Amino acid sequence: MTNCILIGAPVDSGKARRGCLMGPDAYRVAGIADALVELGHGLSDMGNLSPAPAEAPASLPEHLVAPAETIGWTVTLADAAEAALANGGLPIFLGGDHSLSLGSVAGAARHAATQGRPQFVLWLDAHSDYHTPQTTASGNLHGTPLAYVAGEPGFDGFPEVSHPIPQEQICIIGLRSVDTPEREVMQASNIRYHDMREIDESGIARPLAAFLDTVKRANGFLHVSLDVDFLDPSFAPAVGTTVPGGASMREAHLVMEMISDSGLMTSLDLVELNPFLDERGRTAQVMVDLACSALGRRVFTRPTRAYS
Ligand code: Z70
Ligand code: MN
Ligand code: MN
Repeated sequence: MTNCILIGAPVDSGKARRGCLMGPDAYRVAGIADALVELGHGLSDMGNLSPAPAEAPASLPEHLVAPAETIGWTVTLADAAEAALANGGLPIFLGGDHSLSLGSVAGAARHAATQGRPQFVLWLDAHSDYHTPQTTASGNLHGTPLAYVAGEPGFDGFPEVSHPIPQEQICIIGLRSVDTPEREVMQASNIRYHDMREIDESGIARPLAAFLDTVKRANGFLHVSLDVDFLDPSFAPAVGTTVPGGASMREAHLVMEMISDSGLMTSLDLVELNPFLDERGRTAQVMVDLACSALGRRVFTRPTRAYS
């Protein structure tokens, strides 16, 4: 039994295209609370949070989209993550775009440090989200959270990252859209990254099993960040930037079931769902089902759902 704490994070400041602010309510309508209770978990819902008031310093590049709002969200969500974990809960961040993870991961890392344990991060995404405010061409801060939590410089005005995640403790699976500056940093780094070509050649289980084994041996905390665009848009269309060639339904459930079997997950983000772009709620439903697979539901006991 896990004490699941739903944290509504209607963050829409991480890019220009609007709609992710409706994500938390779409997950609730798709039945995330009842589904987790049905699995035997404790459940509380903090409702939807709001960003702390904040200002963006003039030293940040001018082309950034809504930096003050994202700074405010980072303050709010880092505190929420740390508090939920300190209360013995498993926070589930109902996003919101991926800029929410500047806060959720930074807060989780703070809590891990209070326990003297290392924080690991599993990033399930088509993108590496490893831009800094200086390298991003789009100005969209949802492309920056991993660089921020890894302690890369340039995030003026954002909360100081008191406990940066060491590169060796980050694993990215699903890559198929990485910008040149990100790729150069990644290739020179110790981040574990696995693109779709590697998954096609060797399967998705192998790199995941190796990473989970590392987390286990280190007695680490594990934050899982699930971006809708990790999934193939043929069955998960509700995302602003669809990238063809994503994980299949089966690969995605396998990842979540292996996470569940490991018992290692301590916090979870569900990000980038844009309900305005969904088809009869099917993407919201898929994301809820994946969260349930990560928290103990088995395929052969899953209630039959209609995805249309
Ligand atoms: C690109 C950028 C991005 C989505 C992250 C894309 C970033 N690297 N897009 N998640 N959906 O604009 O920085
Ligand atoms: Mn992302
Ligand atoms: Mn992405």
